[in-house]
Amino acid sequence: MMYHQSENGSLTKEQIDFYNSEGYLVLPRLLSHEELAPAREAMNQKVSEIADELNAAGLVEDKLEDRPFKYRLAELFKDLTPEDFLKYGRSWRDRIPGYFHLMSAPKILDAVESLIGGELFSNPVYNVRPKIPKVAAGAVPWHQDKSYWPDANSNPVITVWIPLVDANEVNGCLHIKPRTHRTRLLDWHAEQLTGTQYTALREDQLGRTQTVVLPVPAGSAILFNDRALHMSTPNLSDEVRWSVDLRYQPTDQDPMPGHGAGFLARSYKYPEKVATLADWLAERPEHA
Ligand SMILES: O=C(O)CCC(=O)C(=O)O
Repeated sequence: MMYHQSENGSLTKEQIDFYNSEGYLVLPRLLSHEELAPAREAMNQKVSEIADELNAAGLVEDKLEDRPFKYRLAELFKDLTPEDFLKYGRSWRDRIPGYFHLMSAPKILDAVESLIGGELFSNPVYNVRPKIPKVAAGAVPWHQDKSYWPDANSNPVITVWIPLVDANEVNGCLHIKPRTHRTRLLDWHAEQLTGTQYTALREDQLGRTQTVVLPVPAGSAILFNDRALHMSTPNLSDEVRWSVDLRYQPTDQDPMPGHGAGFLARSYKYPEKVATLADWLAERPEHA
């Protein structure tokens, strides 16, 4: 299927061609430390809430308020069990303003616009991933994102995966199978080992395509669509591999309300309808 590609987008023809042929694209250091600050703040806020709860429950004595972003959450759970951690979910989807600022970041929208045009809906499925050491459920098995919304009539859904710390092979970066983005939706099963119910593919479904390992510095973006086979390895470091995965699609596709409220992120046709922070906090997909 061909989509209208916008002249306003930020990607070069070579980048667009690479994305279309390989099924993914890496934009190294797309966002600066400062541009990530609102999202980092949102994560810090959540970590502080968790520290308060752990402390109130008598599970930790020290809330580690002065420990750096990269380490604090990992150290809070250092002497606790994976179950203690997973009570908070393997990924988070809170409505904290910093996440809206990130999802609306012009640099992200410009890149996505290059691929699918400038009428952009931010899909309701976005995840903040606090992948901490030791917790096996942090590793994500091979899958296609589409397996999480098999019935949605929404195509393409583009994932924009952004780490907030350098992601590497030790802390569990993303791995992808290039040129799998045109694959049909494969049968999947629910992963049983870690109790996460992640959707997973069997070894024999992965084909012969060589895996590409994608270590990237903080603030980089990795774009791929919801058919591309990808996974991430366990975190063997002592830090938190913080990342977000955001998703975008053209506005004329199924907004997938069963997954939550997405929002109109950019529109040249109806700029007055683009959702504001207040709209997003109130779960209104458009500005009334
Ligand atoms: O962040 C990860 O480790 C995995 C991300 C992923 O599978 C996704 O964004 O669909």
